[in-house]
Amino acid sequence: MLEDLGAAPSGAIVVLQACAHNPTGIDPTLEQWEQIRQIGFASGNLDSDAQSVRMFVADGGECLIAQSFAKNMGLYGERIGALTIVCTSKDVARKVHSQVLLVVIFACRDDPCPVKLNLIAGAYRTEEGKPLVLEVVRRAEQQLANDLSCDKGYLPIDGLADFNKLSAKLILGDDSHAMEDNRVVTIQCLSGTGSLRVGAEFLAKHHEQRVVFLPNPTWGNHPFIFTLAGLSVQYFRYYDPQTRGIDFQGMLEDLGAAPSGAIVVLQACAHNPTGIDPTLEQWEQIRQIVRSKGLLPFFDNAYQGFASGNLDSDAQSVRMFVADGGECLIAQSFAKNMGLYGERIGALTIVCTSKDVARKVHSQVLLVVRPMYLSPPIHGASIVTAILKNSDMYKDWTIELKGMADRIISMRQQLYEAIQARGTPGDWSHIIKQIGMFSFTGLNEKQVRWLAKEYHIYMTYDG
Ligand code: IK2
Repeated sequence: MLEDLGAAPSGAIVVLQACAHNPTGIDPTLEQWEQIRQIGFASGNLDSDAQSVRMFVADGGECLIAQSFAKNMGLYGERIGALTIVCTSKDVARKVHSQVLLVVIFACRDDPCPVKLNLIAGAYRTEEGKPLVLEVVRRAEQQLANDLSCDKGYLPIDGLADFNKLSAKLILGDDSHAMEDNRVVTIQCLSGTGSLRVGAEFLAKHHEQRVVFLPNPTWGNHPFIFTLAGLSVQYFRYYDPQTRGIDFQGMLEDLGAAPSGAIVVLQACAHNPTGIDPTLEQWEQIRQIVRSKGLLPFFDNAYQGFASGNLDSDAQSVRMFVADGGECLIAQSFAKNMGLYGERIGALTIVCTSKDVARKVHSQVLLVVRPMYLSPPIHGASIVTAILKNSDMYKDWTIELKGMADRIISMRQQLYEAIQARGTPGDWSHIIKQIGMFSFTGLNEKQVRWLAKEYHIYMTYDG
């Protein structure tokens, strides 16, 4: 060990298991740790087991620590841990942290004004500006808490089997032929973002075309997710600033010019950030061009039920593509439609052309997940499963979901009427024509900055 570490190039990262080494069960002694440090659970006592790490931190140098609460709190299935980065100065620490956060989020957080308004995050809020926990979710959680057979063990790599089946049914429909034919692979992932990332990593490894087309504009995280997975990102026209509607002709032209096999990200409904969805007739034309060009559709389904208030209506775009027997991927999230933002619960569904392909795809997706996070968290999956499984709870969920969707539609109407009542110049009808929780207001960066400065209203710089 000393020889190999001594021969490693300067700056190389060295992974050291802090204690209770897996798989050998052999840890260095404290004297050996001291020798390791100089080059470049076991005891039942938290402080003793932390000594190796503390020895390195005490010398003032940099290090990274990946911490898990799976074993020492028995929270295997909760997937809870932390990454700590010890830096050489406060200034470096601030830079490491801030790189992952948007400047505008900081500005809003640091604004002391009591009536500031945060319109940055795509998260539903009550009339009081508070997050909403659905009644049906509270009931499901009570049920789980009272069920002493529920444990915190690890889930399989692909998650809770019932959750996967019910999630696939929710998006594909009760009568899905693809599911009957066993050519659908669904794996539980970390909400919509995690599902997109696992899908992107899988495609980067196994799809012949490494180019992905995103709508312009799209959710700000999409380009990062796909680029970091190793795909090259291009855009197709989607929004027409003149009409504040869809640039449908531009979209068809760009998709028509995409190379065969290219991946196309399509938001299933309630497009973020524009709030503009294609009509069903337009979806049909999109389907035809996608299939005729041999493109691979990857649906981002983060808002099922949030657009129209009806789960089936909001799934029509996806079901249209699945019905033609072709391949597609679907990243599904329960953050918005069940209000489970912080539970990080979602699913990646891959619809294949045959049962045989599906079997192979399944085994390869597991190989993507295992080195990323081993297995997904249990709690959110158990909540969703309890609701989807029980017909009374399912019905109550759809009522609460419709309540949220209807309130968003009425808020749009109220905003539009308030703008009109003040005689504001311009046409603001796009506010009520758009759908879902996002509005592309048409305000530019200068106007957005002015709103924040004068009225403490914070929104993304693209309006
Ligand atoms: N896909 C789209 C289109 C989304 O809008 C989101 C969530 N966006 O809301 C958070 C934000 O304002 O950035 C997602 C996917 C991912 O959602 P999640 O990972 O929470 O399921």
